[in-house]
Amino acid sequence: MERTFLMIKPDAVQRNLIGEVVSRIENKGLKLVAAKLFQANEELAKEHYSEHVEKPFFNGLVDFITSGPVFAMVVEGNNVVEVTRTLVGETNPAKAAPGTIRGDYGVDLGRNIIHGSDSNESAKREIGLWFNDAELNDYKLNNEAWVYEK
Ligand code: IDP
Repeated sequence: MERTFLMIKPDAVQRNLIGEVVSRIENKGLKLVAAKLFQANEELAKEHYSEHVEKPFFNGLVDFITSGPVFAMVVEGNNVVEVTRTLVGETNPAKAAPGTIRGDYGVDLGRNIIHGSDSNESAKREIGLWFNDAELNDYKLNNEAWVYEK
């Protein structure tokens, strides 16, 4: 089983979409390992998005992410990075397919509802930035045999 980092962004928190988004993750069959409503400071936001530091949208992105609480999560499952990236949809909500989180709830690139790690490597890095070990829950869901063949 792998883990990934998902974050419901401040736009979706303000629009009361936490429940809708978490429901999709649960309904998919994935397991929540950690979750918290949390307002990031500038340092954390800059570190999280450090790969975009040279981009023209970087400062706006950091302002947006720190503008209010986010709902940060660690989610576990087989092949969970790919599964959740598919669930999340394309970066630009205008192009994201209906049925995806961004496709169903967003319009604008700078208000795209949710973040999901794009590789196992970034997942590890991001989980370590947002959570400490004591916040990660190790437990078994008793429906696993009904979600995974193996
Ligand atoms: P991802 O979130 O789908 O992995 P990335 O390309 O890593 O997409 O971009 C990170 C975040 O930066 C996006 O989710 C979006 O919030 C923001 N972003 C990316 N490109 C732009 C842009 O051109 N204008 C404004 N915000 C952008």
